[in-house]
Amino acid sequence: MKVAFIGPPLSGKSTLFRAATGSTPVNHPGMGEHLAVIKVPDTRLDWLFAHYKPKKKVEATIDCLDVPGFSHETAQQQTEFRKSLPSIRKCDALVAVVRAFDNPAVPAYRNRVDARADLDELMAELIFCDLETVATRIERLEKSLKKPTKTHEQEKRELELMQRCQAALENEQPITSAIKSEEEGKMLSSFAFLTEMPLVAVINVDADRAAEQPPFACPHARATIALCADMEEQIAELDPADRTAFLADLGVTDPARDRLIRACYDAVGLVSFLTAGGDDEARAWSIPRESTAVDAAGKIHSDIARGFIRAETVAFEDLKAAGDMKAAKAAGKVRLEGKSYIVQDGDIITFRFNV
Ligand SMILES: Nc1nc2c(ncn2[C@@H]2O[C@H](COP(=O)(O)OP(=O)(O)OP(=O)(O)O)[C@@H](O)[C@H]2O)c(=O)[nH]1
Ligand SMILES: [Mg+2]
Repeated sequence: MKVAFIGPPLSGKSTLFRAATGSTPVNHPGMGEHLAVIKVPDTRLDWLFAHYKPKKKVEATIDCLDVPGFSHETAQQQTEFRKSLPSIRKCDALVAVVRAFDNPAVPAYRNRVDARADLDELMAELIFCDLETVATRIERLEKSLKKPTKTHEQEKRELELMQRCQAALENEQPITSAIKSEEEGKMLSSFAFLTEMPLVAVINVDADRAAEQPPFACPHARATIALCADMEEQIAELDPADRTAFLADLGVTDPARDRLIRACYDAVGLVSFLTAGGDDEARAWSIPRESTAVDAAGKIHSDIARGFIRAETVAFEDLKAAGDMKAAKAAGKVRLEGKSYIVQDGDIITFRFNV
């Protein structure tokens, strides 16, 4: 999964990016993008690693993209953001970071701190970018439809769909609201519309409000999270041993980074399965929800999918409750699943295959 951190200037995008990935964005002039990876913390994987003691622990990862702030204040800032659009479109989800923190040392976008208005403006910009794409496509299709081509019927259908998309966007609605079927979704997929991408809204609040519910829910987002990016960065820099005590002082059990990761998984529709038991590694893998056992096998290696025989599967909680695999088997908790089995979050799978 790949997510892009977007939002107005100085909203805390890079601070959150550093807190989540442990990497420092180096923004060279004219090259404002930075990529880094979140190793997804997973207590189930930690347990497996401690239990089987393999050589390596391999977490699932999220690729993160940090881009310059989006702004209508100066033409140059607008251009900078627009330059990043092709990279943003390649992502699976958007994390929109807006400012609600008070910090006199940091100039506020449009001279006011208003997270709701910033999100509205950002959404308007995404809609505007999609409208441009739609308008260009409509113009092309209309031109092409004047000529007798073999693809006439298909183009007519696409034009009708694009016009519906245009109407939705002009009504300030996302492209998703115009899509009526899976087939229409497929027709649009190559355009990578911004308002079709799952959105997680992050309201960057002051430290003393970080444990509270978000002040409002962004209507276009799959989830709205309140966190304090500055504090998250401090938490990320702490020794794991000190971290628990620090979090307890704040009245929370997990760093907000974990909430953000979960929200991204849910927004994109991903679940994790785990592999362990060999000497080499304990590993977490992310796959789309509703994936079958053979899809999961293919995630590891195409040979395993091709030679698939059975997926020996146990739910993590069952394995942990039983204590070890032998006891889980004795308790009848280990199932032999076929190709079409729908993999559940937290399944521990050993693939039997023959190549
Ligand atoms: N008080 C406070 N300050 C913050 C918080 N998050 C970020 N800041 C400060 O705000 C300033 C801007 O933060 P960045 O993370 O660089 O913001 P950005 O969104 O990446 O900015 P651009 O890339 O320039 O658009 C820095 O001085 C941060 O220390 C926060 O939660 N609380
Ligand atoms: Mg930045």
